[in-house]
Amino acid sequence: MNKLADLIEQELEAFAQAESKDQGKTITFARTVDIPRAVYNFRFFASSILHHTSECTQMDQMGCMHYTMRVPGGIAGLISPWNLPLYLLTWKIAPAIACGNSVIAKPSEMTSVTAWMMCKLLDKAEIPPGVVNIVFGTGPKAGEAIVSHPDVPLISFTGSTLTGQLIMERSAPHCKKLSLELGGKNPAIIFEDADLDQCIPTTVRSSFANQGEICLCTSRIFVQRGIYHEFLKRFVEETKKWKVGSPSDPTANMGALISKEHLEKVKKYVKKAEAEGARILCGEGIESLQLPTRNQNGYFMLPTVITEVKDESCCMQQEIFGPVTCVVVFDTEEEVIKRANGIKYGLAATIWSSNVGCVHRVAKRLQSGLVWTNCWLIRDLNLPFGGMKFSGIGREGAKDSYEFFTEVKTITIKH
Ligand code: TXE
Repeated sequence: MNKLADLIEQELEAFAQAESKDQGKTITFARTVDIPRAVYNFRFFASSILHHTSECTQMDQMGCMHYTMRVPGGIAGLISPWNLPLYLLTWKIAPAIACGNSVIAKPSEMTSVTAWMMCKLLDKAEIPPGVVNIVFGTGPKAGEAIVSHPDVPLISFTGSTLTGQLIMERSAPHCKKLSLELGGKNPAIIFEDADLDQCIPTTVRSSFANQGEICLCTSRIFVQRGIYHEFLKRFVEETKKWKVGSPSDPTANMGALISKEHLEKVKKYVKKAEAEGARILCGEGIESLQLPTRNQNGYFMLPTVITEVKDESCCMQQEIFGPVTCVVVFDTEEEVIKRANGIKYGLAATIWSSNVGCVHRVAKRLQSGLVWTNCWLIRDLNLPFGGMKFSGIGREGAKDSYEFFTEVKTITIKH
């Protein structure tokens, strides 16, 4: 695994170029986030697997000792989406093989290039033949074949909630073990005592990084009334500084969306919000959300800020998965917790406040698998990653992935 990490790292620039061209993300994001993280995924799990321990208990009266042993779960079916292609595929392959499983991994049909490039390095890294199998194909064909195959007892999936539900249904007849990382509609809660100099650029980044095509992106920003107008003004100013450009432009903050269909879908949400009476503060309406530069292929959109939008609006309820964020006002802690939780998803939330008591209270009550306070996207891979409610089932991380990709046995020995 360390050898494979080294080989990918040696070709980091080629991998980053391919990821950026294939997906539309900026070359800077691919160079600094996607590919380094794919490399790190292998190094991290190669190391963390060495540090797990098992339990042992003794019952003297019965003359017995009991201990647990973990064994590989079997063949793991791994299915990943198009937004962070190699990053998310390796986040599953690395723990699965570290635990001793063979894998059948399927990248998204929209973004298969870097998975193919990695395939070519497997022999060189001396990964034994048959251990890492990568299949290329669409969800309904290749994906479903993995999910419904009786010899694949584990399925780890990251993608849309709808597909996750379908996978649950298809794998039920085989009682498969499932790990599902699904969509998000993540709130940022900004209290009056927040440090706005830190909060505003970070919240712009959390809304629009990778064109808003990250399940952890912020898309509902709740701002306390006393700072609402100042926040909104500065947030829009900061958003307007973001440069949308060719994915190969190293100074661009945002590249192109994944596909024409996805761009149309995202634009439709903005149009719908406008029709419902919301105000579009940035992007100045749908007409200007076109190619920012001429003679450039790709599906570009300006980062869009929506306000005066109701909590029930589809823009506040559904995962748009694009560069669109809503800013709304709130008065009390009690109110904002209720509104932030008033949604089917529960993946990631962000709290901005300098009151540690308030942070603890709110973090405890938010229905969210991850809560960032005064920061965003900082991760310790040792700790659990995943969502509540419609955002998924199970967690990934050092211990969590180890538990998912292995089966535990309790062994009893009578002396
Ligand atoms: O997801 P799909 P898509 C969300 C986001 C986005 C939406 C659609 O809202 O707009 O999903 O993206 C495979 N059996 N996220 O269409 O369809 C598919 O081939 C087995 C959130 O890409 O769920 C791909 O490899 N597999 C997400 C993977 O599932 C099937 C990141 C994801 O595809 C299948 C990306 C089937 N029946 C999108 N159908 C996040 N939370 O990170 C499809 N697939």
